[in-house]
Amino acid sequence: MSPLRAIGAGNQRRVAAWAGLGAGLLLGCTTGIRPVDGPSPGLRRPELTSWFGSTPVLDGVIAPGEWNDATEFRGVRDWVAEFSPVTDERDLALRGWVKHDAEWLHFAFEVTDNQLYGLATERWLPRENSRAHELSREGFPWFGDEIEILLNGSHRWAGDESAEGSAASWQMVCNLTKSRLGGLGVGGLLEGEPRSEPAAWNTYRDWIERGVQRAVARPQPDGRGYVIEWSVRFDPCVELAPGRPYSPAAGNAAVGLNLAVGDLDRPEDGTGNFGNFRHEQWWAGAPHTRTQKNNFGTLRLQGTQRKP
Ligand SMILES: [Ca+2]
Ligand SMILES: [Ca+2]
Repeated sequence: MSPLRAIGAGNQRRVAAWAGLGAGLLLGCTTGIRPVDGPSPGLRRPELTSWFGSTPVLDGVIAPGEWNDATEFRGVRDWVAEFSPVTDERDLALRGWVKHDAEWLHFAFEVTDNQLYGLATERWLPRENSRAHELSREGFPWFGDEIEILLNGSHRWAGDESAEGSAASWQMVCNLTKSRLGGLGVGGLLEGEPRSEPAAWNTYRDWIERGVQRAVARPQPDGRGYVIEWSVRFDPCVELAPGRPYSPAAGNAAVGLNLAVGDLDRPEDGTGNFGNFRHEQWWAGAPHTRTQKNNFGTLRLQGTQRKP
């Protein structure tokens, strides 16, 4: 299916989502019961602010001054643990940055990870999927040391649905040791979720091949971590409403955002976890529900304002 068709399907679903939201709120008001589709209390719901700034060089190197005009954030010990909690910052930690220019949203991630999967370890496979490294819908794009970005342009939801894989909402992966453009052994972007949906998969693949999302992943020279720099073009990847991509010139906006850091070490380091993952830490949400739009945090896009 063409990306255009995929976006169209997403829009239809969003109209249904709006109707659902209205029904849920009405139910809540008339019965005094919290709408079942609202966010649960106790969710981690953080916010980040993106200021207008300079365009970074996507080379996997945090150059001096390159991200000074960005918002810096840290993790991941206090993030949401899907698997084993992080107790030691030498095991897994993150320094991140976000900013935008006139056309692109930019992220950088400097990850501390004591064992780089596929580099310091064998490229072992999970018992759940012997085809995990196929660059197809059968593979596991997130299997490895990786970062995921999830974005919901409208920051609205109907129930507990996850991203649909269109310009309205998406979940993409940057893996340290494999990518759509470079293949197995070269880090970069891969089609994320829902990869079971051909339309989502095709949209993601198209975005990567057209370069409207770009990322560079680079292991640190000392092997104790890696850097990912990742840029997302507002048009077509950040739609506030159907057919209306965000533009800094048009002012401020708030979009839904979640971020994940996946950490794979040796199989024995993740005993008992799915895929023997050691960690999967999430910026927002709660365990098991963190991919749902109602679990996302908020990214405030500050138009053409620079960081004060
Ligand atoms: Ca750079
Ligand atoms: Ca690792």
